[in-house]
Amino acid sequence: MTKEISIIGVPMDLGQTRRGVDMGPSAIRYARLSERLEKLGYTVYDEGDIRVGLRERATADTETNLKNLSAVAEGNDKLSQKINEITSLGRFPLVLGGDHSIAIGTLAGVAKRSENLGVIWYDAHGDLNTAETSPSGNIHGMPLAVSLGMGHPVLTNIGGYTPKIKPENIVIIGARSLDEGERELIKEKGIKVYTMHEIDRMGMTAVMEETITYLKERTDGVHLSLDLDGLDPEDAPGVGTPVVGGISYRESHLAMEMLSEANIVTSAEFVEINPILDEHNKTARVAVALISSLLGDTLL
Ligand code: 4U7
Ligand code: MN
Ligand code: MN
Ligand code: MN
Repeated sequence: MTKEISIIGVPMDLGQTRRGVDMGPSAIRYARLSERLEKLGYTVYDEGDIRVGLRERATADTETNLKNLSAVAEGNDKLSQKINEITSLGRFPLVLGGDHSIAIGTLAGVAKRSENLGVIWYDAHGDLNTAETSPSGNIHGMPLAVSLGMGHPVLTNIGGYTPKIKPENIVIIGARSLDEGERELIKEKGIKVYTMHEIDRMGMTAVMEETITYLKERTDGVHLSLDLDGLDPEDAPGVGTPVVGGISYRESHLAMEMLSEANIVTSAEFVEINPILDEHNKTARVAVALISSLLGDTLL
């Protein structure tokens, strides 16, 4: 893996309704992310934050039930361009959220350079809703569907091409809250999912072994999209949509170490950290520990 990392903050909170998730990038930086990565021998470029429109000025799309559609699309368009700059320099893009709608822009950027991008979606949710299936109208519940080419064209066409990824190149890990439409889509598209049930039964070691073998076989790079609500709320309380019965900190840590050993991850994002809902920045510190493990720290 390249020894150059670019950190991009995306203070996006328009993909959902709770305030505070826009402060996620600050909280992660405050937890000493750059210092940790420099200690691991990386050259770290902090690119600062992508400019995101203000909630006060954002308006609902009247034709669909998509909340803040144009402002979410605008932020993601900027993000995808920034990612393009970074990958063209050969650096590893590390994106800090912000709500999970920013995966639309990250994937638009990273998938451009990859014929067969793999995606690990580490999340309590599937994020596979469209305007038609979404119970909330919140775009943070839609980025995986959008990246598959499903959803509002303003979102699917970000980066100027669609789709970004193939269903058979996706592995969802940690799912325990899937809406009806999402379940149908998973079945229809044959998306690989390790729910909490499978993690309990097989153990995280076997889940990651299978995931790594599966993705190594068929992809030319892997994007890790880690929603902190994939973890149990005990370990990661600072998230907007917590779901009980999640992946533990130790299991997550092991998953990151196994990915580091396999050396398959080519970009990553850590999203949905909401410092207002957090306990003394615990969730941001967990994110920094997981990022360190993913990038080769073997001491934790
Ligand atoms: B997250 C939800 F209905 N599925 O679409 C929806 F349960 O990025 C939640 O994973 C989405 O945190 C959660 O609103 C999005 C809901
Ligand atoms: Mn989630
Ligand atoms: Mn998510
Ligand atoms: Mn360890």
